[in-house]
Amino acid sequence: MRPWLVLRKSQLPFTENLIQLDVPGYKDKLLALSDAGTVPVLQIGDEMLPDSLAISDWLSQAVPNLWPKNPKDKKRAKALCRQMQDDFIELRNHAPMNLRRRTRTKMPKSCLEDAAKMDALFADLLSEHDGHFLFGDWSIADAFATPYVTRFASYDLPRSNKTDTYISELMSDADYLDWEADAMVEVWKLPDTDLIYGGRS
Ligand SMILES: N[C@@H](CCC(=O)N[C@@H](CS)C(=O)NCC(=O)O)C(=O)O
Repeated sequence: MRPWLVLRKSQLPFTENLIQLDVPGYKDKLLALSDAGTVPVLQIGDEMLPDSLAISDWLSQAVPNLWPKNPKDKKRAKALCRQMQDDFIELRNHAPMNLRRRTRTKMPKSCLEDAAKMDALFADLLSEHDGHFLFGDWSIADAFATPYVTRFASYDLPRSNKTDTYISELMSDADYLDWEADAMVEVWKLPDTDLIYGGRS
């Protein structure tokens, strides 16, 4: 989702090749694309570029304004993206991303602590900048925040008013809505996390 959103914002033409994970033979398909053996991978001519942040950064060199213009903010945005990729493990583990899910399950303390940390981070950045996004105008940092934002919505995680408005902003973005529409009609089921709208498990 992250580099896909950045690709959409770049307005560069691209085509998608979806590889289903966790089915027999999937790893061989991934390893045939890149040594990383993971998705996403961006094919640029003959070159295969894995990793969401590397792909996003490559796009930022092809198209202006995908990172914040202010150099200090650009550095902070990059560090934040890395943190969002590597950190918040309890939130990621206990609140797996599933756009079809809406629940009010009681979440473990460690997960709520991660969510509170993320909420504070978002709220501070949103207070600091004019505009609707973490660094004012939309940037790669907002693409990286989107998978977390959907978790706040899916698991009804507590958040400040600032973060709540930000969630509404990202989840009403036209590109995000295209991705979400695809998720809604996806035929694969995720029995552990597929509780569609309104559940209170
Ligand atoms: N840091 C990498 C993580 C890539 C990653 O772990 N991708 C997962 C899917 S979200 C994957 O390819 N899993 C397949 C596997 O590990 O076998 C990125 O963001 O691109």
